[in-house]
Amino acid sequence: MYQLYWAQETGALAPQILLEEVGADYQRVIIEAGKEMEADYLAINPRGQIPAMVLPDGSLMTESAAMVLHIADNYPESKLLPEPGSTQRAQVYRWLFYAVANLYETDLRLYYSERFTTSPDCADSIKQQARKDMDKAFELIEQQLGDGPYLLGETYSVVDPYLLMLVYWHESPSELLARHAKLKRLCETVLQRPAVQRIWSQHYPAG
Ligand SMILES: N[C@@H](CCC(=O)N[C@@H](CS)C(=O)NCC(=O)O)C(=O)O
Repeated sequence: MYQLYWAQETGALAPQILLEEVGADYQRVIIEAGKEMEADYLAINPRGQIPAMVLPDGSLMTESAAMVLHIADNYPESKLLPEPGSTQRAQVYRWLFYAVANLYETDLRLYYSERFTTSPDCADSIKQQARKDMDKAFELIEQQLGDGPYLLGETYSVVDPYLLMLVYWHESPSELLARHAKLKRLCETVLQRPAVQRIWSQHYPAG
């Protein structure tokens, strides 16, 4: 069984969607707000970040993007990753790494801005820059999306729920999606998948 160290509206969302999608046997271990820096959880993830995931063999992994790749690798029949070495797989790697490096990163600057400066007065300008960088990063994704509905066209892959997760961390997902029609279609299509519908309200009870 997988154990997913979990909290609402965190990086646990994408791996959880994938665990649901492949029908894996998994359990959520809910970390209440503020408890991620307590000794029990730091013993699991010394960075005090969510998610963490214990694999069926008892080993531990962190990093949400690595988790989604690992889940896809372990359930090849679910075809959540194209063939190894294929151009399509290269595109999934490309945009998943892009999302982590450019979008997750701007979320950290936006929501944990005090960590990016030794001067508390600067926190606001760090947030402002993070918003600008996030907008630019989403614009590039929009430009890359083709006829859809997914990043790989008709083929669903691990990168799609990862992008959905990042869109919903935006300060105004509806305003973001109003500007990006292709990203909107991607999100709407991913949201309709049964695996996503089963767990969405755990993260977003208001819908
Ligand atoms: N690179 C990590 C980042 C994880 C991360 O920053 N998680 C956030 C929640 S989305 C967190 O735990 N923040 C609490 C903190 O950093 O104190 C991943 O992708 O899993």
